[in-house]
Amino acid sequence: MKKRGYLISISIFATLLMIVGGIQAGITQQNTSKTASHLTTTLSYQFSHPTLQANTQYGTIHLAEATGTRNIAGEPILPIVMQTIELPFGTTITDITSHFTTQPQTQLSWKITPAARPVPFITDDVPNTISEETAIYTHDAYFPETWYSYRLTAGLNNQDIQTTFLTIQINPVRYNPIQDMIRSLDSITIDITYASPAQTVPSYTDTYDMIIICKDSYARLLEPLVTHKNSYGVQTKLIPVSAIYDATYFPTQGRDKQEQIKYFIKNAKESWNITYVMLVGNYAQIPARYSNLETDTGGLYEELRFVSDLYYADLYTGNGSFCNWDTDNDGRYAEWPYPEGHPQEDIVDMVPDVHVARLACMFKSEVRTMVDKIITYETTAAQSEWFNRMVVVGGDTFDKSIEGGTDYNEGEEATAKALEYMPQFIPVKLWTTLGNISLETIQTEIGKGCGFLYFCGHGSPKSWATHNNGDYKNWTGMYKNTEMTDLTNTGMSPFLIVGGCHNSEFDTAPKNLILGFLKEGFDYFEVNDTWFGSYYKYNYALECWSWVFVKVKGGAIGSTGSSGFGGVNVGDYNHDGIADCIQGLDGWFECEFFRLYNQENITILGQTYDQVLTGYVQNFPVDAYRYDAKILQTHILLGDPSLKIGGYE
Ligand SMILES: [Ca+2]
Ligand SMILES: [Ca+2]
Ligand SMILES: [Ca+2]
Ligand SMILES: [Ca+2]
Repeated sequence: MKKRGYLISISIFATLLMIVGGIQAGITQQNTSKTASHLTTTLSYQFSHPTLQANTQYGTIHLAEATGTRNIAGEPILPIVMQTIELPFGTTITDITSHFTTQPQTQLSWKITPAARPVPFITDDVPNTISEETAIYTHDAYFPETWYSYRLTAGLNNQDIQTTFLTIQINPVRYNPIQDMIRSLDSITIDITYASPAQTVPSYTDTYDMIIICKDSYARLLEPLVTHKNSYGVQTKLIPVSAIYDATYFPTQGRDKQEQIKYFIKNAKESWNITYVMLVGNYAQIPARYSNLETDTGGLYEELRFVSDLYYADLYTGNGSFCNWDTDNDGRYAEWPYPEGHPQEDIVDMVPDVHVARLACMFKSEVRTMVDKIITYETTAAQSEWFNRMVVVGGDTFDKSIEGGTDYNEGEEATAKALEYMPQFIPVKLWTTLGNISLETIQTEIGKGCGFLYFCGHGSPKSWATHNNGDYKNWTGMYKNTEMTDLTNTGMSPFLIVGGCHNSEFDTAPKNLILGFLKEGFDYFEVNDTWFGSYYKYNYALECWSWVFVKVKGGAIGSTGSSGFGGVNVGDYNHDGIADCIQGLDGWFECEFFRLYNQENITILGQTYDQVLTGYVQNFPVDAYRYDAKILQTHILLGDPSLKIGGYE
């Protein structure tokens, strides 16, 4: 990875975002009253005066009650308040009304900062990522157009109860860029009237906690795992995938194999009351769905599609209907075409309704290994010393030249935050600033066994690496797939979280080497300032980094990472003294897992992971900002969704 091309290939999208920190609840009252079949819930908020802060070129607006920021490239960054209330599954909203009072208008002496455009990698000529969206900054009107908006989603709450979520987004500060004025709320009261479905007692034909959908030839090998799961109270049923296509249990429904599998999962939830779905087979054996969410115009560094197993977990929309991820019905899923400002073409709910994870096995030998690893882990980890160690690896992910005045070591900031959530674990920090990050120390510290392992830096399907502070030309801590077979932690496998691009791109395949060459010719191997050949995207790896880590004999018990380009905030553009890399996108996602596990005590792998997703949907404007949606859709959970983290006592 010394060449320029290698450097580019594992670069991550840096999105320079501003997130207002210091999350505080607004002064909120909630009352519910009932009339006939309709219920009304009232939400009341009061707001303090926004704080104005002039910076070098622009200014920022802070609001004590903000839970985050509206943050879309080119649009002014403004505080938002997001609140979610839980309603019975299948609820529909029949009316929403509001009353509000405003504060006196405020004259600004500067423009509000537009949200930065993402940069795919760092060049010698750092692009100016700040640019004003003309349609807004030259328009004599208040932005956003309304004081609030709302969104209905459906999924499992933190008690695993199927729920309809009403997420309200309030825009307490609105901005007129021509007049240089802001209007802000003093108070707002929102009355939400809704109709809940008639409560019926579900009648299940059978009950299970988990189904395992596998390639047919893996079924026999998985039987010991089914026995083990049943013995610990996780009632499990094995479903060879042909039984779905052949309508063995339910009538076959769906336009292609993926949709048939998804309908099967829905039927299994409604008929058998399942909570977990384990997919056993690689991207072709249990076919993966591709998302068509775009974050670039095409050309050098974009990926126009990527695999997303969230497709299989997201069964319902807010009103309880099937969520098919193709609302315009053109056979292309989760479409969100570029450029910025283009709306979603498929409305995707994105909140999981079952806990899905995949064992991306390509061979029978991998199935045998995984069955053995899961049983060993769940029966021995709780009595172990090794589980109480937590190993983190990170450095300076992005050069300070794009940080706008700060010099954070982003990988260390994020892993430090994760460790903060895990105080009773013995921290093992492999950090560039400590001078102790190397192949040898990584192998040694993982080899001793640990309960959790967190790499945060740059990735590809074949490697992970980071930088020493200030040295963006050279890599450090390079860790390749080929090194994982040398790990000596057999019987002591951690759960692995990796921050970086493409580590979990589980649809890589050697045939892509030929397909890429046929498509691009010798340009396939070319890298220069205007072209980046696909050879350096490593999508021809036999298996991706995050899966190799799980499938080797020691390695990890499960992993999560990204199947596409990641997204990281750099700098501290909102001037709150907190590194933006942990206030949104990948860094928030990764750290939130540890918070939920150790602070909220959610200890079943699929549940912990899916509560990260659900929380993300409820805290960030995922339907308005494609980068937030991409964080959700690219993350892949590899492992057993019903895994008891830390094993059974
Ligand atoms: Ca579509
Ligand atoms: Ca859903
Ligand atoms: Ca940095
Ligand atoms: Ca910050």
